[in-house]
Amino acid sequence: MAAIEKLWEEVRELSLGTSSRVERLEGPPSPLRFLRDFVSANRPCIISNATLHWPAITSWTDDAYLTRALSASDSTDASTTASALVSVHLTPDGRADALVPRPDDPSSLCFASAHVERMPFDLALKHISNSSSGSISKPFVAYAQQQNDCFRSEYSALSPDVESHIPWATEALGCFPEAVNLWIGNHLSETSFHKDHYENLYAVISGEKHFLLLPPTDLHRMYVREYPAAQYIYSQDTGEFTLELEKPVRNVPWCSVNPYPSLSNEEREISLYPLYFNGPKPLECTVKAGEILYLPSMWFHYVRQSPDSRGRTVAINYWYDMQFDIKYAYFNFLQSIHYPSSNISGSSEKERDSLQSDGSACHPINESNCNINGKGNSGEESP
Ligand SMILES: O=C(O)CCC(=O)C(=O)O
Repeated sequence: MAAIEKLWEEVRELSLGTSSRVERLEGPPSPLRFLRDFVSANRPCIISNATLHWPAITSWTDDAYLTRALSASDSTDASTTASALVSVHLTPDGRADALVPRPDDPSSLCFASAHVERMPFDLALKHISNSSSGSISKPFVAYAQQQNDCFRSEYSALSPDVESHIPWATEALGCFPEAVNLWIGNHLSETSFHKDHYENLYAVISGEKHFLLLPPTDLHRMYVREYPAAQYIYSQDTGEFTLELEKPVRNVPWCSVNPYPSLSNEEREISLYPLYFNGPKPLECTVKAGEILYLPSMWFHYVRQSPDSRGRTVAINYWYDMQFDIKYAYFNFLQSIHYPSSNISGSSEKERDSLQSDGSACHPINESNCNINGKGNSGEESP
């Protein structure tokens, strides 16, 4: 498979450069430059000083302001009003939409989704901050991250604090965002490697987000395989999680690589996924408050976060429709090529067998987009 390895090399030489850093711009680019140098080249960049003028950068550091804005009634007296309900993802360890041991056979893995609970916004904030302080009384990690355009629905009261779209990106891409999502997490929340069929403008409001990025051409290094879907169920009574496999069985194609295995697992993971661990390093970047990461469509990404002084990281992202053009067709072609399993050194027969299906590894909310050629949440038919 020297040809595929050559492809990884050429993409880096011709388009990305050999630096493991993402290019940083000192301010918003013109729409033309953004389109020419980044979108058309499918190349990420970080834009500093991009959102410092947004009221959110200062006002969202004030819990009383946030709670008042998201109160369920028009009253200005936060003490007498109920908070609006928001969706919060609960997991035992901060890893939602991640691969964990199967409940019925811990020697193999399943794809676990979080327990989603609707709760008053003020309680959500407390849970997110408390689970970040390592409190033993909170047996869960809370991450507000409903990816269904939640900012324009659950959090619409906060819309005056940010721009409804990113003007230079909107002009370059020729459309308004398809979805706008809010993410409020803590230092334990992480998002496993996956890709999305969107152009992503990811703006950090407070705290820091740490991304690992790999271009779509590195597909085989992600070992995308099918895993049975499972769901965490959290019991308020016992304070414990159970993990239930979906019935009937539904398989989800997902990236097998965990870039930060525990010490005890490291050797095994490296031998199972050598193309990732021994290949070119992913681009690594930290996005700070006031900055926007342009995360190009179909790039694989893994995300961790460092919280602000209140124990939280807040971000908002704008998903714009991608063009289903020749790049998408090339990616599908690449996906149809199997990397011979004999190159997967160190894996057992059973593991090698389970490493043979290719898939797409889109975020579940994007699933309708994974095998298609159409629009995100709009439900339009494929052309
Ligand atoms: O912030 C995160 O945890 C994940 C972000 C992400 O995956 C996305 O914007 O597509």
